[in-house]
Amino acid sequence: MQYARSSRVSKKWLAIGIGIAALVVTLGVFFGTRSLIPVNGDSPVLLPPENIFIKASHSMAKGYEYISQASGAVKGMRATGAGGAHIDPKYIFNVGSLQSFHIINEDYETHSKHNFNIDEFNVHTKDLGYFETQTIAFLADKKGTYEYYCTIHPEMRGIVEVL
Ligand SMILES: [Cu+2]
Repeated sequence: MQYARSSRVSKKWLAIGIGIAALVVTLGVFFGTRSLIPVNGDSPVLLPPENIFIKASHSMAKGYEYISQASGAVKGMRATGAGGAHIDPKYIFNVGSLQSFHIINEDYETHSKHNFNIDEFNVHTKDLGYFETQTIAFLADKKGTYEYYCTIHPEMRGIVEVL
């Protein structure tokens, strides 16, 4: 009698446990897949994204600018513009690649808001406040030369080239 009762109780908990596990897996698949949908498409892309880190900043010498946070060589991408005159980094990607841009506002000098846009790939961040960050994935699905820019600071702009 005692045994049968505890067995029923443990079966009930087992069922609840399986239910919770199934929910967790379902949510994980849902959000995992969702995050792979680029902003210029409506179906998931099963490619490993190339991660590009860009900070929006300001310096007395160069004014407002985007600074690439890539250290060393990143496949399919080249950033120029370190030191000297104000040149925002230029990015070169292979056509068909999935790009994940991570934008962070690190404008500690003016605390201005910044955003990041590439019209042709439907890339538009919100206006990011100081130390806010946003990640946007897009598919570099057409060859050409495109401009990225900040709507708040016209001098913040550079080139994305898809080869
Ligand atoms: Cu800006």
